[in-house]
Amino acid sequence: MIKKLLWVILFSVFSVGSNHAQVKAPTPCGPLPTENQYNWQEMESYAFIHFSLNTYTDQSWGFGNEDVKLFNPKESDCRQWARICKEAGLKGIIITAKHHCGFCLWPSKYTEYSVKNSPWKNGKGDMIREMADACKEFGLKLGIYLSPWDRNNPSYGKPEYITYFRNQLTELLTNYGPIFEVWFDGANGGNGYYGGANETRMIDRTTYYDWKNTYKLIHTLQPNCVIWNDGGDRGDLRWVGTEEGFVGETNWSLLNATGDVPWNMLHYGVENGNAWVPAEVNTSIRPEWFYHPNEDNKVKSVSQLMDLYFNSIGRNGSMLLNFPIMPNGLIHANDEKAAIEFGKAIKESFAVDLARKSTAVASNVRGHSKAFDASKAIDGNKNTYWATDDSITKASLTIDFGKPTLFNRFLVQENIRLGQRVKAFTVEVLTNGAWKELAKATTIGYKRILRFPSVKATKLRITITDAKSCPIISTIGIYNAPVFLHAPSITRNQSGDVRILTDEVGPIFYYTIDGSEPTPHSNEYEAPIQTQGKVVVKAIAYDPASGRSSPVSIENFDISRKNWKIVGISDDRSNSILDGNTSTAWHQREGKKMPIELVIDLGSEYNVCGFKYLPDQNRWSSGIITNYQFFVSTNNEDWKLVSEGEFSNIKNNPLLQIKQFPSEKARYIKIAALKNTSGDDVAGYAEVDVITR
Ligand code: FUL
Repeated sequence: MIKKLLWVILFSVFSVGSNHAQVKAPTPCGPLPTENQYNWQEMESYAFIHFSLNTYTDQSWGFGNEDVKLFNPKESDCRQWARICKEAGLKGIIITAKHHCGFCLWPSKYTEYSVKNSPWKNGKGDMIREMADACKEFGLKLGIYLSPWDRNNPSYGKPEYITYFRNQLTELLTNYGPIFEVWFDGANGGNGYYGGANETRMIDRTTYYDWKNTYKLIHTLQPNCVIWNDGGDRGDLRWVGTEEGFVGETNWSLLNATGDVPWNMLHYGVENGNAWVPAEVNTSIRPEWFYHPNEDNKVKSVSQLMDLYFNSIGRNGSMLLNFPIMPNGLIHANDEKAAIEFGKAIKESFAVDLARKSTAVASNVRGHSKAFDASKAIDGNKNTYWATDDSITKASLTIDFGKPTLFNRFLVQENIRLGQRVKAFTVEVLTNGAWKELAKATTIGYKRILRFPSVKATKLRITITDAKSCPIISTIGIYNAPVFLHAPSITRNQSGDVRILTDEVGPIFYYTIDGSEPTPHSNEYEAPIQTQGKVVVKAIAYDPASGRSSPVSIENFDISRKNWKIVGISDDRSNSILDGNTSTAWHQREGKKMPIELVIDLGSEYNVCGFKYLPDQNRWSSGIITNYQFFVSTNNEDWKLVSEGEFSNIKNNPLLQIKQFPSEKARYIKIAALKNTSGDDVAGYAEVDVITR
């Protein structure tokens, strides 16, 4: 009996030893995140709040001379902001304590240009205090945006200003509890009020602020805080070179510790950089950072916000989503609705991890040890991982679902505590007995998520095709996210190619061109459909996972635009008016005064009975025509006015405008723009088309 027991003890010591103790974890590869950077990365998403005097002047940047008396948010409620952020799934809030105009949302001892001289709460209010309290109540972390550039302060540009700046930073980092991030805006120097000097003050942003000593101050006052700084002295986090809400698909969390940081380094990181500086993707829920009433219906849709999610967090970045505050001190209902639906959509997308219910095997397991085998990538524990032997930089892991399983999202994480390693990988699926490549991608980092149309497969294989050192994969997640079933858009370019798409990755499109209703038994859209002349295209987006279809989209294409010519314009870009692409636009601006005319030769004579005008759809759209006249001619000389009037509500809702009139023979059409939304001499067009009989 004793002998038997001894054998059992010996055997278990041996097997534990071979699986764990004897196989060492991989050693770190390259620069590593600090504890603060790691904790920040795990937050994944947090909010920006933009609120200042700009809110009351409808400006993006204040000059520094705006009256403090304007600041009076009668219904201000930081608890509303915190509640919305919490419901949207965000983990913290960074508030603009001071924007470029110099106005302070807290009663700073060092300036009169603050809430203490505003009518808000009779000068007794402190918005940073209220924000800090609300964050605490809702379990959110607090961050501070403090603009280094101060267009109000008389000493800006002089050495004294640095003391002022640090004094303010000290107030903010001392009096409001733990701060998770400080944000130093990159816009620095230029014209301003500067205490009445009204001049331009330029600074050398690499030396003026003496960041090294400011960083020391931050580290002393808030040892757990990360620093965002743009270029210049490296902070802990980097900008991604755009405020549009995406980082490069290839995204290394590395930069060089010194030297310039050009756009491509901001956007993609530096593969062999010697400093860990991960990417933060900052963007606003509306086009602008501050509140502007004319953007109330330009709030990002849930699918645009999902794109943001996948293009930031899904590409090894964090997501910093801005909410502008209205003059009354609240977040607008449209922004609230979008944010909360967005939070719900994320939750639903990642609710069930299909990988957790599967089994996994790998082509190589570090020292054949159970501690590093494939199951560690699908165990839902981010601290365990699959790793290969040191010499292996190409390896695959296969997940077996046991039965045909439908999915459309693939998530993968490296254990970045040991460095970012993977340079490239592929994802394949086994469907009907054959392997098929689903995606080819580059870096992974903290988190990478790939989207693809729903696929039914029994197995999935990820192959790391290149890595700096042995791959260390802590998590693999596979999801069948609900897809948004918006009616798809149907466009036709000048050559007659019809395209069907939505802003969602996942649905399959079915269409008809014979007038019948599209169903999942109609033609599947795989590539542009060539058509000429009049045709009705109907299409649906279909989600095979749920068996649901979108509403039907119908597009009545009229005569072919193949032989159309814009008359008297030499600018080739003017063809974007006819390219069927609603996001390209062309503007007539130079040297023209309203009315501005656009003449198009239709190539042959037709019975024209209407026209369509789509204004510029872009973020900074201009030349949106409000009042027009429409003429037809058979010879480009004798014109007949057939329609005139206004495009009502086009400012708030720049949709396709359709005007109809009794049919007239025409080879030439002329649109005269009489007035636009901004009262200047620009006429812009995304698309122009006609209706014929
Ligand atoms: C920019 C600023 O100039 C904007 O006003 C805004 O604060 C944004 C977050 O950063 O650089």
